[in-house]
Amino acid sequence: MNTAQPNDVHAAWLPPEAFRALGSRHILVCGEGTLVDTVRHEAAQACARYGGRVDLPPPRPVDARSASGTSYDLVLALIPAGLLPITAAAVEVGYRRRHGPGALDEEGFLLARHAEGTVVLAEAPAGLLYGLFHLVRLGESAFGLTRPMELHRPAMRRRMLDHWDNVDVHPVMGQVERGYAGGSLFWRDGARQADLTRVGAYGRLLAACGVNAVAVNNVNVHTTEMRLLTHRLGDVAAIADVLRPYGIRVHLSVSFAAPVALGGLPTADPLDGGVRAWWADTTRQVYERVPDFGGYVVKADSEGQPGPFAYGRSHADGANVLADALAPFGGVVHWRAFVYHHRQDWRDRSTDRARAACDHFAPLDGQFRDNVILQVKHGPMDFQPREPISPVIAAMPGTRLAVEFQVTQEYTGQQRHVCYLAPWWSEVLRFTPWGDGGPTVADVAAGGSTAGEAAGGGLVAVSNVGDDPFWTGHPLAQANLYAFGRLAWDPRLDPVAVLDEWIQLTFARSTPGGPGPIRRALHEIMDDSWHTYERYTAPLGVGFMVRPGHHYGPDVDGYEYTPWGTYHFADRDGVGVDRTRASGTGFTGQYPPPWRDVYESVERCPDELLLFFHHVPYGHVLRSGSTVIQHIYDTHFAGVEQVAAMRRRWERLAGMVDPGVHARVRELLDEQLRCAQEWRDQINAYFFRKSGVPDAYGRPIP
Ligand code: GCW
Repeated sequence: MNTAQPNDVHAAWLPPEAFRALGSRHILVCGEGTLVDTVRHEAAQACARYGGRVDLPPPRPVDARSASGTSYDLVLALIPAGLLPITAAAVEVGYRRRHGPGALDEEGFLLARHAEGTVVLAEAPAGLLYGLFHLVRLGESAFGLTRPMELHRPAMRRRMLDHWDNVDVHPVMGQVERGYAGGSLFWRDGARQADLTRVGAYGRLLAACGVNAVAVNNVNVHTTEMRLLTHRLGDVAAIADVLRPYGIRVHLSVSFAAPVALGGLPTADPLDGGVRAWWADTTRQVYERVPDFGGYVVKADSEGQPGPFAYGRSHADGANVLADALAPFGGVVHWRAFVYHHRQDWRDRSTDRARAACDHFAPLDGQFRDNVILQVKHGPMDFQPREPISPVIAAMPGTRLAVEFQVTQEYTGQQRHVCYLAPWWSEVLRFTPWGDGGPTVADVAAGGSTAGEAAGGGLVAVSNVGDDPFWTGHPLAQANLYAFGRLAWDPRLDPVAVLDEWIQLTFARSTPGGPGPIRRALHEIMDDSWHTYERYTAPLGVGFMVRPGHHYGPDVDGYEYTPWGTYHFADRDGVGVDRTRASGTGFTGQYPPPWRDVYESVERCPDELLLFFHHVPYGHVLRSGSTVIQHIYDTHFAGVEQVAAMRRRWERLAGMVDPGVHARVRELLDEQLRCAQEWRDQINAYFFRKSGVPDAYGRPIP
């Protein structure tokens, strides 16, 4: 295994300096297995650089001191272990006294610090790996004063990244659909990348933030990509081999039409015996090649992908046939709920895309197999910078649900704009769909918060990584990937604290002037950058004012007369979508109380979602006290000012961060400023022309 970065690749949040504290210690690693070997290897690499030492487990019981008479600074051990130094053994005894066996589960770890040293214990190898990376995050403080025993376990068992990577370069979407970071890590021009070193480095970064599953191809499954399931399984196995040492399981996006397209069957009807047998047999062959294969991801009956509707079958019928094939091997199907009519007539005011997922799936609650995970985009539309939560999240108590985020910044600046998304995700995860005091969205995804409830499906996100030297195109977009993993591990984490961790790991330890200035600057630039982005783009939750197709930059009416179901209905009097039960599409009725009533009421609806739920006159007074039209002007002027300030702030870091990183971010901030001005001017001009209402402060509107 090679933990070295390829030379031309940025080390992201695992630069060598991040291992300094660990690498100068005397370390004992006890246990066996692939992931324990990874831990040992990581520790050895760090020690080779910083002068520490890693010992193999002793052949006989040891006391607190090693044979050489030196005590261990750090013991990392899989328990039960018979041969622990006395301090570590005491921690193990303490743990047993307080917790039953299995309390740490498959991925948890225990951290304790005594006068003699630091101890990390785990009951399964993955726990030891996560414990190691936790120590990296802690740095010197892992070896400071005594720490009480801490138990760390992930809130979500499944913490997954979906890659929308194509094997062939797609004529419209390219190598990576909605990818803004170069080519694919896995595929290039129809072939698997010959050198998988970067995939290994990626797996290591993912393990260090807590991700444990990766789907390696686009949910839009084209002809070549379909064949990964059968003819090109060797490619999938090669990727799985490289990710396995970091505890990451590989998943595949598959086409529902595969039995016809690959198997030569006359039908893909999920209730057909031949089709069931084909899926069972094909899946068995996958597990022969990749024994720890994670399972399938399916986008069916959506945006042109085939699905069970063609056979008059339900999505439960469709998902269950794949689930049955995977069940004997412990695999799961991630079945996406992103199903809507993408060829609707814009004149038809009765069809509401926001309603579609709930209308399709809620009636199927309870019909899915246990190993089906319904994967729901967090909002009812499509990863806009602001949406309410998807009502599906509250509508299917008898189904395992995964919540899907978009780390790739399709609608949030395409990795040319700084837009730290964790505050947004955190808001979603903490949202209580049944009102104050009830379970959160994170609880639903984690599952099991109420007896009898289905196990959760975890968190999934579309990755923002490609073969770009900085991984994510915009170097600061790495923070989004890092934060996704951390929030999937613990959704209660404060997103600003997570950003601080990322800054600390990525930059601060290597900064000559000490970490203070760079930390302050990056917080000033990034903490509120999502709100800044929101300010200069589509107002008050209305969404979709992007340029159709590539989705970058403003085009207020770009989608207004299209079949995509994404409209804002601005006219001379007002703007917004009436989704009320009283006079609109009735979407508000898909929420349980209290939200069905909060969103229904124009007075109670939160400002930031007002135009998602209501069509209001430009003079409507918001809860903030401003009118809608004045709010539009104010936020658009302010948003651009904030980007200009971000840019000035970054300038002052010249000489303090790596010159390559500095130059790339500077160039992108220039583009962000240009684009934000374009947004401001188009949106302001559009609404001024529609409404005829001038800006109260007389600022220039073209
Ligand atoms: O946001 C839309 C994107 C599509 C994507 C789709 C989906 C992979 O514009 O490119 O297709 O969502 O989530 O399936």
